[in-house]
Amino acid sequence: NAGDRRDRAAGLLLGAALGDALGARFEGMSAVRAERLDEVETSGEELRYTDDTVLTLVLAEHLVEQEPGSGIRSQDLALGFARAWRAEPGRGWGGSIGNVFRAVLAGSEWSSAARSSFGGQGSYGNGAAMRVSPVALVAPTAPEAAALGQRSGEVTHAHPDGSHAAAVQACAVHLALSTTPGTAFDADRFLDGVASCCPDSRWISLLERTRATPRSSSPGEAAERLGNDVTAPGSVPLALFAFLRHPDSPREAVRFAIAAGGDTDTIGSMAGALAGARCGATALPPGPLRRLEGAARLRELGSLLASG
Ligand code: 8NA
Ligand code: MG
Ligand code: MG
Ligand code: MG
Repeated sequence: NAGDRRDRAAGLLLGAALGDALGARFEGMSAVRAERLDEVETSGEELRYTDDTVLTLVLAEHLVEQEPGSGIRSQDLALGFARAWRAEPGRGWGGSIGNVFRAVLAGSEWSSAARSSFGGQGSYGNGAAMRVSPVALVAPTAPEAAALGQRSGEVTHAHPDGSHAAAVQACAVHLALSTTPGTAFDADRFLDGVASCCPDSRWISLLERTRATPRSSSPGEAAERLGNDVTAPGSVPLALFAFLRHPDSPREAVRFAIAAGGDTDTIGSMAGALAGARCGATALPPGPLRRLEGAARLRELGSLLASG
């Protein structure tokens, strides 16, 4: 029903922001102990989000402004991202993405700006995947979510590993939205669904590696097998795994992702989007949610996107 769909949409966006804000305290650490996570969850401080959520908000606002079914206006979206980067320099941006934004602000077309980094190959950072979750709310089907995710990713990430990661995460979030919380979660079916939307050999093998990682793995073991860094291929699989590990608990999925260390805000955010989409905002931990920066706007955007 409509209320349930709104709750899932809010869960998707709030889960993404919560994972980002909780993980941000630990970015770059090799592993994070449970007691440290407890401290952050229970402290009275505001939970401030980072670049991941800044760009997720830009994409969500862009989709709200769209005529239904009209896709993405790439140059406008690139400009929206670049203006947000310029307006909020203290949000923990990736090492090179500023070059792309600077070129867009100087008048370059998005496609040449995106190709301008890394000697013309473009970025395979996880920045396209970390912000992509809202596209799952407007795409009618999982393959369409993948296609829209791909297009939104290419706006800044010209390297195929970076843009395909956005397709994978968008399609995964769409599939998570269409599962029924409280019923058994079929991880194989989920991974088959993602693979069928994203038939790229690199990502097929990363999805198979995710499937083959023992479900009982600790966060450290999962990071060892799947990676936990700022590249797309080195982070999206771990986020998917954290969700497969705890499909019915956004809190545990995010904690698993963060405990694995490395790019904790971004991996926590992607895992939070997946588990939040399946379980809804009502399943998010209430204490941290009350302290989350921007929560009211995220919830509102969820409602707007859910009602199309
Ligand atoms: P990006 O395009 O700068 O990529 C991130 C990083 O990935 C780069 O700094 C490189 O180290 C590496 N990389 C990407 N493409 C290539 C390539 N073609 N060749 C060699 N190395 C490459 O930015 P982004 O927006 O994709 O990154 C998102 C990440 O940045 C998120 O974790 C986000 O939270 C933020 N962040 C990054 C760092 C960091 O140490 N780089 C720290 C805090 C936050
Ligand atoms: Mg960040
Ligand atoms: Mg569980
Ligand atoms: Mg990060």
